[in-house]
Amino acid sequence: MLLIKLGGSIITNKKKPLSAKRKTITKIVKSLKKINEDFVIVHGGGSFGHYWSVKFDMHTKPEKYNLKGVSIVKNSMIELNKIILDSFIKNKLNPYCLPPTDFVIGNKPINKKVLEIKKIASSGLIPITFGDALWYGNKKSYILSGDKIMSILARVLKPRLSIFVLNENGLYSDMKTRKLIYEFKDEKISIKKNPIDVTGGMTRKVTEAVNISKMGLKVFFVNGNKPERIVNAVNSKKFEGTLFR
Ligand code: IP8
Repeated sequence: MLLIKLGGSIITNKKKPLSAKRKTITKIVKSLKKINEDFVIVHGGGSFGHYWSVKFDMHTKPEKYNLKGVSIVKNSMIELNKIILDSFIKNKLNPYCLPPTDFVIGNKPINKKVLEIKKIASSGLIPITFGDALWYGNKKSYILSGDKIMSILARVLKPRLSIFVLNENGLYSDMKTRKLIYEFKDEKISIKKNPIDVTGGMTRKVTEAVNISKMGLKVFFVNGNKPERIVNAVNSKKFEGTLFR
């Protein structure tokens, strides 16, 4: 089984609020059709969820956030999710919408529910979940990142490969030279923060990728603008991106 995260930067235009990159989404979905293995999709918030989270000052820490903010962030994620689901259906794939409230209570995964996702995937349906604004309890809520969901699912589902689809070739050792790190070994790196990312952007991604690789699982960062690279990595043909072992 594969776990695939479609990052917010690849599925939305982060410079323009509430704009999905529909052509890129279609290209990625078309290439996913070439994968002959069960997979689960997680997607990020990009210029939908993050745009509103910043506006309402909402973060990953459980707090009593503005209730209108909770509703609006959630609603924007449903809107983005619908665009993704529609693209899967249009391309004759069978997505199964799975909001994180289906397998997370508070900030704890429900093991039985997570295990069920494997069964859904093996039936031929494609479970699709996403980062979201979640009820935490005690009038508090929080932003659950799709990257964090990757770790939650990986721990239980033990995918053969976890793939983070990015708007970049992978992880660079240096932003000036954009020299790609082909194989990442828990190195010390400094990452510039992006103020529109309330869940921590690339720093969060690397943290979760290291976390998953420490479970003994393979993680791969790949450029979604070259979706054939996803298919090549899955078929172990060629890894053009950053591999975390
Ligand atoms: O883009 C965050 O998910 P991420 C989703 O995977 C929201 O960090 C609601 C901002």
